[in-house]
This record gives sequence, structure tokens and C-alpha cells, in this order.
Amino acid sequence: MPIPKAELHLHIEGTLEPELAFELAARNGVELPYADTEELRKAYLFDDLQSFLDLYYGLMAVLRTEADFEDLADAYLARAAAQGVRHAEIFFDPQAHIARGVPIATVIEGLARALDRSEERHGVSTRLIMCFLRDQSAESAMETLHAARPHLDRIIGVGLDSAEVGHPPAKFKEVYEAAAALGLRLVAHAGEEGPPAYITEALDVLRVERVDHGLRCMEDPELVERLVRERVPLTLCPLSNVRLRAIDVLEEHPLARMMDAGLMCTVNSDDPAYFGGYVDDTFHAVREALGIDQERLRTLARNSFEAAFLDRDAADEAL
Ligand code: ES4
Ligand code: ZN
Repeated sequence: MPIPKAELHLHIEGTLEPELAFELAARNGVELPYADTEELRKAYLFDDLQSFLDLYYGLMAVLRTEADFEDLADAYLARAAAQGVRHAEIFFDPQAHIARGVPIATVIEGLARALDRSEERHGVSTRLIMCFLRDQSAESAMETLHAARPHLDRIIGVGLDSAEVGHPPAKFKEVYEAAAALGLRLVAHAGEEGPPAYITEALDVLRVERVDHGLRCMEDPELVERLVRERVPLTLCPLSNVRLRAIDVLEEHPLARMMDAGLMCTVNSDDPAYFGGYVDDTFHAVREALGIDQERLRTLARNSFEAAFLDRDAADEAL
């Protein structure tokens, strides 16, 4: 039995398996530039974040209707349940869909159809986190926040993703202030490919409660000390770091050292269809590659509930 855990760093568009991509392409009359699922899988070899993102945004062309988003999320939730996930906080990228002519209501209502039935069907509680694309303008992010206003009862918080370098957190200061004023929780990707200073900026300027990735904090001992002192959760994604070449091989991942340093680490799958594993696969992989023992895996699982946007009682119950 996999350890019960919460998944806190998961892009729903990154759960699109080649088989479902072809099924949705056929349903919607979308032509994919790959002969079959095997050829598509072969395209899943990336040099860096940008080469991954190009494929990730391209494949979204198959997602057009509420039913498509429902099927995508339901397929993820079924897999997550089998991996011991009891609670999932799920990112989505509305701007990537709006730009293709898919209204934000279609995205949110479609996802919500699957999420609303998730506890009963899969035993997984869920939350939605709306991400802004940091390589687009702050104005576009603000427009997206406004477009989401009729749906805020379905959204727990906002995040920041896409190409990191050259797009520091401070660019989105006003958007995050507006989101906080609407009662939304705040997270942001920082220190994945970007420098440690972006992590500090996400904390001080955006006032995020969790840092997504945060990997590169290890280059700055004072920042590590601060993250430990303030018990800031980091949502690490070791398989993603290897596939996107932030780390050469999993054996060199700093997860064990980060835990030794007292950092509040969680382990997540990021874009599991692309990076070779769902979250329990990732737990197994770090156990094998880094010698992280069962007790530390349980610590990671406990951290995931503590860092979740659940009230204390719900988190204790899930444990
Ligand atoms: C992402 Cl791994 C990663 N980093 C930044 N943005 C993303 N969007 C989807 N996956
Ligand atoms: Zn991510």
C-alpha cells in the first residue's frame, strides 16, 4: 500500500498521457504532428524547461470542451488515488487556454465536474490553484484574475509558472496583492531554473506561503536558514528536475541534504505524463536513488498534509 499523501505541485495539463491526447484529438478533429503515441512519447526528451514548455503548450490543442477537461482531471485523480494521494492541490494554466479561444469558464467548469466527484469516486479531496504565466505580462495576469472572479468559489489560490529566468516574481506584485485581497492563498514557482534571489522575492514581494520547487535555495545558506526558521514548505519535484536537466541524475538530487538542513520538503510529480512518474513512483525513485528511508518518506508524507491548504482537522484526519 502506498503511503497516504497530499500532492501539492501538479499541473493538470501535465497529466495528459499520449493515449488520452490522441483520443481527445480524434474527438475534436485536431491533427497532431505525431504519427502515434509511440512517436509522441519519443518527443518527451527535453533539454530544459523551455523545450518542455513548447511541447506542453502545443499538446493542449486537444483540450477544447468541458468534457475534455473533466476526462483529463478524472484520469489524473484515478491514477493519483492508486498512488496513495488523499488530497490534491491542482494547478491549471487558464491563459494557455484562453489564448486558444477556450473560455476560462469551460476550463474551470470542466475540471470542477471531475473534482466535485473525486471524493466519492476516488477518495481524493481536491483544491484548484490558478497559475499565471510569468512569461506573459502582468496586465494579462490581472485580466485573468478578473476573468476568474465569477468562479472564485472553485479556486483556493493563485500560483506562478512557465519560463522562470528573466521573469522575476516582483513583476506580479500588484496581481498578488489583488489576489490576496480576494482571499486567495498564494504560491509561486521560484528557484527551479531561476536564482535563489527569486525565492526571496517570492516571499518578500509576493508574500507566498509555499514555494514551488525552491531547489536553488541550496546555493544560498542564509536563505536556507530563513526557510528553515520560517518553516516555508517547498514543493519539490525530483523527477522533473532530472528530466528538465536542473540536475544531471537523480542520485545528485539535494533532497536528502535539504531534509538534513531542516527544510520543510514535500515531494510531488509536477507534470507526471511527461517526467516519467506519478507521485508514489517519485517516492520510490528517491528511496532507491538517494537512500531516503521509510521513516523519511513518512516525514515527507506528513509534511505534505501540513503544507496543504487544509484546516488542521482535515489534515489530521487524512493522516
Ligand atoms: C512547469 Cl516544471 C514547470 N515549471 C514551470 N512551469 C510549468 N508549467 C508546467 N510545468
Ligand atoms: Zn511546476
